[in-house]
Amino acid sequence: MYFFQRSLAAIAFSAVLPMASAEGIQLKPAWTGIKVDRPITLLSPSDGTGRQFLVEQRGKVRLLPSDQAGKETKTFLDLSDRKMEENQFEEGLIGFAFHPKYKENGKFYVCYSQQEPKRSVISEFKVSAADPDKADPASERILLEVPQPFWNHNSGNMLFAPDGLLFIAFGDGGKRDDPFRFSQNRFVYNGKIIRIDVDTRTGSRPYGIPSDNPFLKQEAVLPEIYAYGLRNPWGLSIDKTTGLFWCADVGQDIWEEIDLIQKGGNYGWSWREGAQPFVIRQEPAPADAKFIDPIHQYDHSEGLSITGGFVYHGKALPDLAGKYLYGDFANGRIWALNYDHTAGKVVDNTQLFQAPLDAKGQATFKPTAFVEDAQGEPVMLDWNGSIQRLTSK
Ligand SMILES: [Ca+2]
Repeated sequence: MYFFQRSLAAIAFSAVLPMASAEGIQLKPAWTGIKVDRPITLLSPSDGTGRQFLVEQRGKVRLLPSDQAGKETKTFLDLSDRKMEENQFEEGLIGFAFHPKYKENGKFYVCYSQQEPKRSVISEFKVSAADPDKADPASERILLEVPQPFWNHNSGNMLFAPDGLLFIAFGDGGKRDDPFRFSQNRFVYNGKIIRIDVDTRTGSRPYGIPSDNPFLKQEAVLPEIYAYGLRNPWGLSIDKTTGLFWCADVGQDIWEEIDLIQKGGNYGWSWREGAQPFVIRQEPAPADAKFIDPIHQYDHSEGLSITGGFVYHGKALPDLAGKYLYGDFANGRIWALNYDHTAGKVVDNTQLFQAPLDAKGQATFKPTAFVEDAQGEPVMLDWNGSIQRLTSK
């Protein structure tokens, strides 16, 4: 998520009007009775309760009303007093994941920003023993703190894999041009996707290192690293049908990209932007470097900041079955990417939606996340302050 250097703070209800597309896909507002502030993700624990939680960047996790016209939310967790932000853009509560066995252990994981020194904090919390709709703020167990040189490109997206291991993505740390060359440096967490085991311990670490992590035998490489060479990974998902690990990586000058993450893979930044040499790097990349190209990229005539999504397997939109839904934060476009994983190639990429502009020329829909609801139907979070569903006319 690359936020522009202009005011994005206005929280408006302007985006709750239905917005149609020429292709028969439209956005339909959901939970219209509540005010939404900088939504980051929406998710449910796998505990059978059907409860849906909204994570907001300024530090609140809210339990949404089960009635979508409802006006009341409950605050599950509130970290908003922790001085997360230096500015109004990319810092805050950025990652959230329920433990796969939340029903039994009540554990969940967050990534949030802290200042002095500037860093990303990965912590475990537990639900309150007395109230299933409240977290216990005193239960925090810090797992990892990652220094962040700048306020942008921290990422912090988190995702449990089906095998119960936790992926956490970190951006290159900003500011632009990867000034410290962090993304290719495997002795820092920035510009990486790491994989840890929250249920075990390795040595003095408060978490375990999976025994098949890719770089365990290499010296001067952090054992948590799963993949590297990323700039600002935004939107992780694992397709339950194919097992493919999807990740959008926000570009800088020219290219926005979609990657399929492989164990040990090097995704090129900042030697490359997309599948091209990154123009700012004059020196040649190491001769033995093996970069994994994106499966899809688009240039800045199409959009400026990719927001990753997921492969659709719901029922309401059969034309989109098996396609990867994603969008662009800057202009509110939504696409469906048809990737043939057996052939290993993109079949087509269809634009589904283009957000209208407001009077100031800003997109009326700025997606920060594409997530699946309990039925596998798409829910999109809008930076302008709304929750939207994708529906056919
Ligand atoms: Ca790349």
